[in-house]
Amino acid sequence: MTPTSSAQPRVNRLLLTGAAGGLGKVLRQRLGQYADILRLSDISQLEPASGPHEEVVPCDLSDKAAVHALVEGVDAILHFGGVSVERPFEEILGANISGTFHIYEAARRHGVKRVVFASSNHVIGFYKQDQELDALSPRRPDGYYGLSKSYGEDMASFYFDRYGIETVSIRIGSSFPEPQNRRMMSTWLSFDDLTQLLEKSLFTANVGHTIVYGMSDNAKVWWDNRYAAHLGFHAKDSSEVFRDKVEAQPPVAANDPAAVYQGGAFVAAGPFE
Ligand code: NAI
Ligand code: 15L
Repeated sequence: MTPTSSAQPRVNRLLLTGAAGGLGKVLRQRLGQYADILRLSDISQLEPASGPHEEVVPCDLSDKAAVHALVEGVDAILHFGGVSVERPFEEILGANISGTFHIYEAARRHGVKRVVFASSNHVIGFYKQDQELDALSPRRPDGYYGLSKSYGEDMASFYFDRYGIETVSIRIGSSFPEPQNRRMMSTWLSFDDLTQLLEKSLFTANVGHTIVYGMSDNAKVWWDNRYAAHLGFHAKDSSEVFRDKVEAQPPVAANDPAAVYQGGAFVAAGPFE
């Protein structure tokens, strides 16, 4: 980390995996303030580097040697790449489970000391929407995808305890331009609030392995971030401004998973064969 005259902390080279994805494209526009060089990676096609402040490095996260090369020379990693919805286990295995192992092994071997892991609310998706959780609540993954994020959090915990690599695991709720349904009135995370949370996750000292729920300052939430208070994250946006639009949608049956479980429809995905 190098201080600048504007007092905005920066790293020299910051790696973003999943850079071709929905959040990756948004973050590509926003992370320049935190790094001299942004290294952008994905298995899918990326726009070419727009200048010397960007490096584009295609990589399949399931390829250990390729990930090792990808991580060389970076100072911190925002790990957003992988399968982002419920899919058959075999699809998730390579990208998410092996992929996250490859990221941590490469971090260890190259001496990278800070990772921000895009975890998900689906590690606790089988809790009901009337239950309040914190970071110490036992996990209840709602599918293979949620299980892969749960494994990623355990990987983060192990690599801190064993090798001192610090991670903030952000259990992202629903990060889209707007909440898309009633459930997302509770889970929505605005792009501005996500960006603030990434800044805190990158530059707060001594985070060890911190788990934080990624949500905006929504009126009704299910998650308590008391164990992540040291990050100093204070969401500024609220889903409330979209309430009329969301409530104009047809009502959801009271027994629909979307209205019952924190993970919504993910709990009912599968079986796949
Ligand atoms: P996305 O699906 O749009 O982006 C994920 C990216 O990962 C894609 O560009 C895809 O090509 C890439 N990818 C998939 N397999 C790969 C592989 N084997 N090697 C390299 N890259 C691979 O998802 P989105 O919405 O941008 O989410 C980004 C991250 O945040 C994901 O890890 C997701 O699980 C997590 N997240 C997102 C939430 C949201 O509301 N958008 C909520 C919770 C978690
Ligand atoms: C996730 O983990 C997914 O990546 C995202 O596409 C949304 O479905 C989000 O959770 C959600 O729960 O709304």
